[in-house]
Amino acid sequence: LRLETWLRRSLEKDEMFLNYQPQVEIDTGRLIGVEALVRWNHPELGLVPPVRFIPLAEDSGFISQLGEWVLAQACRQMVRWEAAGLVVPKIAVNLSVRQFERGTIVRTVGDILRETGLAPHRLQLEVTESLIMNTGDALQYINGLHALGVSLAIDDFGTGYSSLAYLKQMPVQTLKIDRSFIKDIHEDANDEAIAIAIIQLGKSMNLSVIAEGVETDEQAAFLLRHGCKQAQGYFYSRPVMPDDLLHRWLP
Ligand code: G
Ligand code: G
Ligand code: MN
Ligand code: NA
Repeated sequence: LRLETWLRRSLEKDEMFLNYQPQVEIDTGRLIGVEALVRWNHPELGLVPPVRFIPLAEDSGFISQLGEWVLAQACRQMVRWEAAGLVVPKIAVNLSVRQFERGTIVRTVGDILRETGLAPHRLQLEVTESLIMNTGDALQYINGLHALGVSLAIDDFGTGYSSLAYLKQMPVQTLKIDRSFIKDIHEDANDEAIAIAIIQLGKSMNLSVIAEGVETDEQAAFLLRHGCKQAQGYFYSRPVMPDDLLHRWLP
C-alpha cells in the first residue's frame, strides 16, 4: 500500500510534528496541561489526519517507532518551553494498544524521561478502556509506569467497556469524559446523565475528571456546576504549534 510506504519514511523525512491542545481549570482559566497530538504533513497529500494514519501505523507495527518519537518530542518540548519561561504543568501523550503489546513500554518511557530530563510527574499517559481490557498484562505495565512516577488517564472514558472493579485496581489518576457526551449535553438527557455519572464516579474514586471537546461557554458552565473542574476543547483552544502556546500563555 502506497500510504503505508510513505508512512514508514515519514519520520526520517521529518514530516511528523506535534500540536498541543491546552487543558484548563474551568473556573480560573489557568493552564493545567497540554495534550500532544501528532500531525503528518505529507509533501503531496498535505496534512493527513491522524484518523487515517494512526490505524495504518497500528496495523503495520510502525506505531512503536512513531509512538516513541511522539513521547520523546513531547518531553523535549516541555523542557524547551520551560527554558523559554513557560512552565506547562503537565503533558499528556496518547498510547496505542500496540505499544503495550510489545512488552517494552515501561523501559521505553523510563529511557525517554532520563534522556530528556523531564520530571516523571509532569508526564501523563492516555490509554483507552479497550487497551486496558484487551491487553493481557495491562495491569503489570500500568503498575510499572506508575512506579516510574508518571500519571495515567483513561481517554474517551464512557465509550468502551471497562469493568469498574478492574479500574479500581489500576493506579490511574484521571478520567477523560469523551467528547461525544459533551457535544449535545444541553439537548440530550442521556448525555447529561452520563456526564454527571462520570463526574460522580471520579469523585467517589478520588480521580480527577477532565471533559473533552468543550466548545461552548454553556458546556463549561454545566460541567463546573456539576463538579467537573477541568476541560479541554475548542472553546479554550484548538491544538496549536508550540510557539503559539508560548505566546498565548506566557505569564
Ligand atoms: O488529533 P485529532 O485531532 O485529529 O486526533 C484524532 C485521533 O488520533 C484521536 O483519537 C487521538 O487520540 C489520536 N492521536 C493523536 N495523536 C496521537 C498519538 O501521538 N498517538 C496515538 N496513539 N494516537 C494519537
Ligand atoms: O481521542 P483523543 O481524545 O485523544 O482525541 C483528541 C481529538 O479531539 C483530536 O482530534 C482533537 O483535535 C479533537 N478535539 C479537541 N477538542 C475538540 C473540540 O472541542 N471539538 C471537536 N470536535 N474535536 C476536538
Ligand atoms: Mn487523547
Ligand atoms: Na478522546
